[in-house]
Amino acid sequence: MPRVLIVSNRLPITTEVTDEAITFTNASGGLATGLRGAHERSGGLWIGWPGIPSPLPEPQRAQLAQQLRDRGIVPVHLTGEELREYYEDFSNGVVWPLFHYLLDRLPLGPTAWETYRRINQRFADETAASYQPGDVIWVHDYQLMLVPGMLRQRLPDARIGFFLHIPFPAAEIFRILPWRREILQGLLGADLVGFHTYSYLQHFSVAVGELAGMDPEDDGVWLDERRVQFGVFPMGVDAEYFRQLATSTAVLDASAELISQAAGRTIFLGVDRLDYTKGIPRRLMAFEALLRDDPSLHDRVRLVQVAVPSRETVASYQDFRKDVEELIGRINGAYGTLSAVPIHYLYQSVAPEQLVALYRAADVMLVTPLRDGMNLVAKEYVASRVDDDGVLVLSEFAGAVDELREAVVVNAYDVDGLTAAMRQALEMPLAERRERMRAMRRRVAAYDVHRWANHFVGALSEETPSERRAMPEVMLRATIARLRELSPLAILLDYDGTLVPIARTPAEAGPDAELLELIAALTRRPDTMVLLVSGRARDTLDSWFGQLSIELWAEHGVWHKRTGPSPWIPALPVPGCEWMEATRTLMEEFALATPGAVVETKSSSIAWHYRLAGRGLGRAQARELRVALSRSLVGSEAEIIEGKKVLEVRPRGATKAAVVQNLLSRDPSPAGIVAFGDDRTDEEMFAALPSNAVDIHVGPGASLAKHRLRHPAAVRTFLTALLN
Ligand code: GDG
Repeated sequence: MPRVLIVSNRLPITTEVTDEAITFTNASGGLATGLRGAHERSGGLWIGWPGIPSPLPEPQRAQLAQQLRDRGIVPVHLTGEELREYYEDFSNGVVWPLFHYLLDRLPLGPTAWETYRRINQRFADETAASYQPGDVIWVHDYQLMLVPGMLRQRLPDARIGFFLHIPFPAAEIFRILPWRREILQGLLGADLVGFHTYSYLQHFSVAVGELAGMDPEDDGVWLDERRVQFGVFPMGVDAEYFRQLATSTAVLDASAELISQAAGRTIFLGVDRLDYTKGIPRRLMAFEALLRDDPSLHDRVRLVQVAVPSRETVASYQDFRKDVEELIGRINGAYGTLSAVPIHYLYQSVAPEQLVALYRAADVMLVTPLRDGMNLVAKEYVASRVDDDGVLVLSEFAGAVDELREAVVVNAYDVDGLTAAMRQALEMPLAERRERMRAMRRRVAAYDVHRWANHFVGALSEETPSERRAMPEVMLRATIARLRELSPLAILLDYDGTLVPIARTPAEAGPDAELLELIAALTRRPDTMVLLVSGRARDTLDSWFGQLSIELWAEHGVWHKRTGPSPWIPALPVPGCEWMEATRTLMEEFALATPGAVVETKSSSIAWHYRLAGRGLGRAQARELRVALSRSLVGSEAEIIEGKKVLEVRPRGATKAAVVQNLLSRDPSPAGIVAFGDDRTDEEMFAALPSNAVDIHVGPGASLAKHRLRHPAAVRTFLTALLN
């Protein structure tokens, strides 16, 4: 196991400083438990804020530093003001409500983005200072979304992972953030970005496509020089800990006590940080409706609501607390009796034994957040029900619902629906309760928090799967050495996506001076032929490469121009193009209905580019267009070929394979061939190559080629190495 550097806002300890001493207690939260294993077993470091505002006076500061070092902890010190701006104002004031879709909680006034950026930089600096080659870095959560990008700048080769504990919202919500691009860039500094659920991953992927102008696949995205993998890692709880605690005498006694106090009433339970995302008011209103609609229940039900104090210095949380407490007062006032009140409300945190005793005593657990990244309370309840009894009412807006399908699933915004769910829970027969709980318990036990942490660290440290693996350094060197021996040597180069990254529009992808110089240098190499084999039109290639002494092949091998001042000649008999008119009409119609799509007419083919269209629409329209085209092309001499965000109709047989055939028919034919390409059309070239040729696919995706380079920059490095 590599050494793991965990980076999170809070540390897994609580620090208390008095005049006499500094004391630490282990934090008991799920994150702390889950990661403690990885931290300790890997001999790693945990980098975070120690929980007390700096500056501490000097002797204490040194003492704190020493004690933390002994525990493998690197403190990131924050002043009270920094904490307020970075943590309260920006992280909890802006990101938290936005990512939970609660737009009315967004502040109107200025935001502390600058401080957020500055503190993220401080976390990145502290991490980079502790980093040793071979370490794996795991950054956590919404307070530190810029850290991966900042680390990447300083440590280009480090393995960096990021996990988001809260939802990633739909791209249409995320785009509200004025700093959305910076945040995406920050996250994409990681090698692996993890989420609790697949829908968060999808939202992120759409945001990367629509707002960062990239072209992600479902499970990741290729940047110019590397791949960022996206993954789903639903966080679990320490199921064994809860199982054991749930069977301890202390808990059994405490839970028996709770049950006897309830005197036969059905116990409903809510346990949440007092946060407006947790859906407490609607839950209370639904409970109120339950009592109002059925007076016979007044003496038969009790709701225990534990509300753990949270973010008490943030103004919206203070107001929220007032609202909740008023509501509880109203309900208790209306439905209480001289001997009992329907809602037992605790504004305090409770000890773990008390918490598990509550879980064991509760007949119905109400987990009804408006949005929740995962919600561990739901899983803890399940893990604690070793008796396989109890009903979980679970919001469909909690990430946990993906795994806990057997819960009574509710729309937490729908108060009537919530009341109905409470009634369903009250009436559910024992056999059904058992069956549901057993299924959930199996899942919660199997994918616990330790598995979750190992799964993430494993995915982060694992070698990239072969499909994505680029040529290792040794193989590169050997291939280049072999090519150097072969003379004459033919170099076949595709252009877009191979020598230059794919640009937004075809016109934006012209060659830069460095590339032109590199190709010129190749032509000066003894006994070397350079063939530029592109889907581009003749005049484009002329204007870009006319001055170089290379062979040009335009429109995927339809036109050929020898080295030096020679004319373009058709390499194939150009067939009748009666299909062109109908094709153009169809493509133009579709372009009108697809904002961003454009039609490119070449001499022998027509292409429909949709790179600039909205991603979903572009793809859908391309599918439709394909169907319409195949219908219209029946019996013609043309075929449809798909490239990267382009559909092209061309004469049958006009393929890059023709270029290879032409090359092989020459006398003498070259002793060595090396061919580079990234697109579907290049596969035809690879297929036609003799077995001793070197074929190199550029970028992600499946290919016939035996070799792979990651991106155009790597192709340039390869070619430069061939020269020297
Ligand atoms: C964020 C995301 C995601 C609560 N009260 C007491 C107490 N707790 C413990 C629970 C549980 C934890 O606090 C709360 O975790 P949640 O997952 O429910 O919610 P958030 O704090 O909002 O956490 C969330 C999580 O990160 C992990 O990724 O699931 O969606 O919002 O472990 O047991 N513990 C004790 N006394 C209490 O009174 N001892």
